[in-house]
Amino acid sequence: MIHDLVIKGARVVCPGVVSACDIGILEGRIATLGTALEGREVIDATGLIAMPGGIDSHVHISQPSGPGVEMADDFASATRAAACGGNTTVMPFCLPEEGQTLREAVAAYHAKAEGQCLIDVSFHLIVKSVDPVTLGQDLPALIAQGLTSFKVFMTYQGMRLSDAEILQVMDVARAQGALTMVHAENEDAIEFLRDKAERAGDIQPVFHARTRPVPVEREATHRATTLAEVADVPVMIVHVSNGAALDEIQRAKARGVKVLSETCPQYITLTADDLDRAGFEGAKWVCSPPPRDTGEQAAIWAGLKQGAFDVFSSDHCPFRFADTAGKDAPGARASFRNIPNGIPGIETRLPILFSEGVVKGRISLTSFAALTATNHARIYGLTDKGAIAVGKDADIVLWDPALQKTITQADLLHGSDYTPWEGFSVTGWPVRTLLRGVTVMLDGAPTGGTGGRHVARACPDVAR
Ligand code: DUC
Ligand code: ZN
Ligand code: ZN
Repeated sequence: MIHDLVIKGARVVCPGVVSACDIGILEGRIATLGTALEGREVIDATGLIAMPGGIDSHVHISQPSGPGVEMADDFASATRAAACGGNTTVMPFCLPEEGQTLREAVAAYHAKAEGQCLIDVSFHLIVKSVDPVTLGQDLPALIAQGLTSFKVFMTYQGMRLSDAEILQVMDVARAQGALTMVHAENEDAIEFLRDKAERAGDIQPVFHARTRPVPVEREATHRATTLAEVADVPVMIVHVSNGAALDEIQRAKARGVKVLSETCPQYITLTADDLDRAGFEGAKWVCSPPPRDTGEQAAIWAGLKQGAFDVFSSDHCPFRFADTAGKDAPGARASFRNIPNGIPGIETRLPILFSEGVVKGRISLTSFAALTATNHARIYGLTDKGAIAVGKDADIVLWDPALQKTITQADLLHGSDYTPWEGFSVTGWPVRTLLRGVTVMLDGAPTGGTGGRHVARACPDVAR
């Protein structure tokens, strides 16, 4: 067979095994894994590692963020940055604006993404209301269209659901075969601490971290897994930041609850001290849950090494720093409460885990591929994606495992005006990204294409 394209000479990271084979690509799919393959075009990847294209199953792009506040990335800039960081699919959330139905929100996101994306996109939903239209009509219809996962929040005024409401949403997930993702932090406990801090004049960015301590996440994680147990559904606990929350997840699993879990680069590399800088600088690191301390970083690493986490995502939620439509929003300097919540990370997620995990000998190449691509595809129903295997989309990233870089804003393509990892040194970086066999990034430069598509998903395997 003559392939359209053959990649030769790379170490190829297949599910569970690293192989020295050629990858033959035909019509955008992986057609053959073997030796001496023939192709109309050949990429010599000697010295490089071929990984499944990264899937970032937790990103926020062009998400409504309150009056006057704007996210730093649209679909064009976010997918460009993602491709440069070794990704081929991103999964943003559709959040309804005030007065919008969930279906209207999804239509609006499709309109924002249409014709803009360099890589593939697949939407999750955010359920912030349990009215009859949302639960009885929109959710079932959208799940049937392949938007088979949705997030609920236990925190944030206007977004949080009560336990009773979460159970109602989980019941729809159960009936329709969808996966519920939970942001687990106890809003009442946070509000208690936040009020107290403000009354004491503790208004600087670091008090964002101090008013969302580990117990508020631990308790909510226990409650979320218990609600899933009661509703008899699987649940994904997103952005787990500490060992106590992970312990709750492990305890629930031991009871037989189907709990999946996610962690992110900020919880293995940053700490609450990053928020504790002179003036307003710490706002650059304000995200929820907040980064913790080096002891909690070690607990998250232990979980990653033991396979306790299913996925490693960025939780990319970008705002500009020097911008009153970003971190410097009206009231943000008067109280941490008003600082837009989130950090950019779509471009740096994979190099950070590769360097800190694979290069430092904490995780294997095959675990890296599972945590950054294969498990995301399996869990969320991206059946054509996530692995270098015959029949899958040829979403492949070539990594130079020896390339040394110091992360710096000047080199990044995301829309933020800063990176929380400024000055962080890494070894290993993606040098070529192929989406369905087409190069979309070469040597750090995106090609400028807009061939990314929206991908409908199957029911998550755990929810069948
Ligand atoms: N939760 C997220 O998942 N992303 C940004 C902010 C938040 O609270
Ligand atoms: Zn969240
Ligand atoms: Zn998020």
